[in-house]
Amino acid sequence: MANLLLISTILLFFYALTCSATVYTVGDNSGWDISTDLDSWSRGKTFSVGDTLLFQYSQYHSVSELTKENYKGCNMTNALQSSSNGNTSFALSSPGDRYFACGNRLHCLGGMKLHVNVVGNAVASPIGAPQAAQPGGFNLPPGSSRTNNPSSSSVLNRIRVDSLVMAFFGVLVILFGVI
Ligand SMILES: *[C@@H]1O[C@H](CO)[C@@H](O)[C@H](O)[C@H]1NC(C)=O
Ligand SMILES: *[C@@H]1O[C@H](CO)[C@@H](O)[C@H](O)[C@H]1NC(C)=O
Ligand SMILES: [Cu+2]
Repeated sequence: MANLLLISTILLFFYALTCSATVYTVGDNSGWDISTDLDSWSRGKTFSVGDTLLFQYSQYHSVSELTKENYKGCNMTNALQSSSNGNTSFALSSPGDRYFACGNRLHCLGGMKLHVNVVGNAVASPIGAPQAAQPGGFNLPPGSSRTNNPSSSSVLNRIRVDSLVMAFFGVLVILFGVI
């Protein structure tokens, strides 16, 4: 009985953990600012589908989402989305690369820009996760089993998610049956 309870608690915890969405405040306490080291801020963070980027900034700044090409040259024409209300959130609703910059071109050239790679839902193990499908990505270690085929990996992900959910409900049923 105690074992079952433990298992279901662990499963519940794991399930809640993997399903929770994160709101990332860009730059943390420094905010979205010309003085913030945005590269350091984003390094080591994993941005997943369902997460949100929250940009908080003073009246001297704004935030625009740009195409990759325009991001590179801090070209603000044809921004995909823009805001200057000081508290702007962007939902990371699909996997892929997103490019943000301050609408002030000089600030952008000074480093006030942020590129994030949004990865698919992290419920499954990182092996075969969609970020491996990115062209020009990392060099994989020899013998790595990561696949470059996004369709097969997403099917794999779905199977793992399904079995996790079923295992969770299976334990619930057993628990309630026993109690
Ligand atoms: C900026 O981007 C637009 C298209 O979005 C392009 O037409 C224009 O030539 C670019 N300007 C520069 C200076 O590269
Ligand atoms: C900023 O936006 C976030 C999310 O949209 C919201 O939770 C928060 O209350 C806002 N803060 C201010 C000061 O408006
Ligand atoms: Cu700015």
